[in-house]
Amino acid sequence: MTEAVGEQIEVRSDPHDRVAMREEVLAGLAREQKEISPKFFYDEVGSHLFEEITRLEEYYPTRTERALLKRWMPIWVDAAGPSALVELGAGSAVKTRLILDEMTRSDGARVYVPVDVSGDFIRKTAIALRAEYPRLTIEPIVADITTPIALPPELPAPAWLALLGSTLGNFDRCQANELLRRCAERLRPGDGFLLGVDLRPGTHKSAARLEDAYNDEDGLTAAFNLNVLQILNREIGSDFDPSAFEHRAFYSEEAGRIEMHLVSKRPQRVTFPGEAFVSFRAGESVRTEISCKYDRPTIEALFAEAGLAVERWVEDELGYFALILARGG
Ligand code: SAH
Ligand code: AVI
Repeated sequence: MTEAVGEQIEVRSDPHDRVAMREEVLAGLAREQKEISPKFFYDEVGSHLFEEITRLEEYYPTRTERALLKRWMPIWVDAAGPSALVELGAGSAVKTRLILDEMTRSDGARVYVPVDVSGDFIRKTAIALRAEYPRLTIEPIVADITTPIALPPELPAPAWLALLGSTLGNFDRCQANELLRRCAERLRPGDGFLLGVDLRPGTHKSAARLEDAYNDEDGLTAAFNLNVLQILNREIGSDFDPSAFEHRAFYSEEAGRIEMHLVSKRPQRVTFPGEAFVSFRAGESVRTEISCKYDRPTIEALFAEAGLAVERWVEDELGYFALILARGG
């Protein structure tokens, strides 16, 4: 669907189509391990809660990636000279400014295309960026990045496609593969793919450190997790009682990922319009997010399957986070 809304902002799909959302949620809740997609976290409240999480002492990924961008963007942008930047899951694009600043330092920068499922939030991001970068064309797209997206035709070359913040980790191997493959297919000769990923425990990083990032003392991650139930109640008319669930997050060494769950405090039945219901046993959980952690061999294997090749790979000195520039393979 292509729909023009105010401020020259294009809506090219309807990620919050309620019928599809209800079906997707009910299908996830019918699985043996009940699941809700993490893309439903990001309404206005959820997006703001995520922004607050990024400022927590416990949540190291954002500031670590910011430091890497600050250090490497002057060099990488200078070498590659991207004229366009397409960012998947852009959110508030706070860190993106470090890329845009370098791009606009020369005269080559032309277009920034932030893509996000959180419609109102990305609209506000675009409005703020237009004021900050008046010479740049900002063309936001509200879309689910797990589906094919119609990008503006004839993006100036070279273009960079970016997926920052370790958002890749919120997709399972199959979805990640599909997403990377679609990114690779879009890359023309000279284009680049910029990826930020959170790394697995290592010499300086313990699993406990990782778990702390998802179990902050202020309870912001718990609030972010529980907010998805309010979103479902509002959007599809379910009657989840958020006070009957509690937040749980843990690192699975075997799967190499953080899992976030909402655990039912008691036996309960949640109803949905259309006479559907879902029962929960006491202690039964619904998994609301996976956050995969990576190492270089895993990324290289994913890239090889997708048709991407690592050109540059940098990490912070403690090996917490990696920033990667790739080319089509
Ligand atoms: N890139 C930012 C934000 C990361 S939070 C950063 O690095 O800080 C993840 C972002 O991806 C949110 O803004 C969320 O709305 C968006 N997002 C999550 N799942 C998505 C999906 N399936 N399609 C499009 N955007 C998605
Ligand atoms: C957006 N994404 C990469 C975050 C993560 O770390 O997986 C979302 C998040 N969930 C809890 N805290 C932050």
